[in-house]
Amino acid sequence: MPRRLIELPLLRRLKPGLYVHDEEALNAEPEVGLLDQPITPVDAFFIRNNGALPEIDHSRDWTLTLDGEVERPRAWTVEALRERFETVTIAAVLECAGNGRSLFSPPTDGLQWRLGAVGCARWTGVRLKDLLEHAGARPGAVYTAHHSPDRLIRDETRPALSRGLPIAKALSEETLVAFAMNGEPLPPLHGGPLRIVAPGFPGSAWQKWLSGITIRPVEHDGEKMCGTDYRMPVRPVLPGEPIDKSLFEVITDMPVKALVTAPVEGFSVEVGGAVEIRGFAWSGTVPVAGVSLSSDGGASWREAALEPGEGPFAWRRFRARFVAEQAGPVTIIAQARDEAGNVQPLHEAQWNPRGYCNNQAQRVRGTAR
Ligand SMILES: Nc1nc2c(c(=O)[nH]1)N[C@H]1C(S)=C(S)[C@@H](COP(=O)(O)O)O[C@H]1N2
Ligand SMILES: [Mo]
Repeated sequence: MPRRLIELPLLRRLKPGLYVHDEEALNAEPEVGLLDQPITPVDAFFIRNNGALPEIDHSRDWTLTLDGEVERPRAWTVEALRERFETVTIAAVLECAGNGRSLFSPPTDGLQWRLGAVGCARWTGVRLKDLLEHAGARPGAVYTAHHSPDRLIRDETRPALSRGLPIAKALSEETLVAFAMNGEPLPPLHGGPLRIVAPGFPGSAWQKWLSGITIRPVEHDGEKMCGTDYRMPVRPVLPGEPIDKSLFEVITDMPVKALVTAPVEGFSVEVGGAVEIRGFAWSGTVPVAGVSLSSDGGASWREAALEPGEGPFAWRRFRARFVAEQAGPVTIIAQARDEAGNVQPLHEAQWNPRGYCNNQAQRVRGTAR
């Protein structure tokens, strides 16, 4: 049996509405109706693990080391981080790069996430930038490498994941080493005691159980950084086309997306009755510009009202009302766009061999009776 922090029955108690994809590594996502709040509660937040959960010795202080291309290698306990550096809180969307993978056709390998591998939480911690300044990053610093104790299930000698960030992102104001989520100590399932928060980057860049950072003079080549792992082809490729690894670049930005959280798939409405369509829109680097909604399968469109988010990295609530004018099937479609003119594809997002970054517009089907 792999080592685990938590057993399945306990997971079901902690996160009751989650659909469990993989019991061994513990990967689970909520039904989208559970995501209907601006700040996703921890009990509805998806979990994604590439390996076995690590065993954490709570009798010893957790330490974070920082070394590599720095003038002064450092080590801090969580308490020392809190004492020595400014604490900041940022609301930010965390989305797995594989969210929506099950919508690709032909299907790709990997967990068949539906639409729930995303959430928006308040993350509290210290800025990674402040730690790097304290240690004195050398001019040759190009990339961070993040280390954690979790191991692959089938090969305990290998880390489950060791990813990093381009130095510019590591030095950005919004990039944190976080110790709290929604005002509570960071739960073990979400990487407690410490994790990286890298708003706008895919979830894979948000290293959990962070125990070491090494500053590197080259792009980090740790576990799940190379080949096609968390990488997209720089030009479209066809299913079955031989894979040329040199075409693949690390995903550093998530595409614009909207999620309808109400009504949910299978809803029913009385003819003549009004329904509020609501949900959230978010993006990576480029801000969201707006959300178009259709309640007739795309025949007609209207602009949703978009509320401000809790800061630039949080998702934004959208709303619109529609009245069901005749009996029969109703299909709602939400399509977000960003300020650079990127729009969610109405039918198929660009297929890629590992099924990442699927931002195909969501359809929610119901019936008017
Ligand atoms: N140490 C470690 N960190 C990790 C992972 C992992 O397997 N091990 N998975 C990553 C991936 S792919 C995602 S999407 C997010 C998920 O974060 P969550 O489980 O808190 O939702 O954690 C990231 N950090
Ligand atoms: Mo992920």
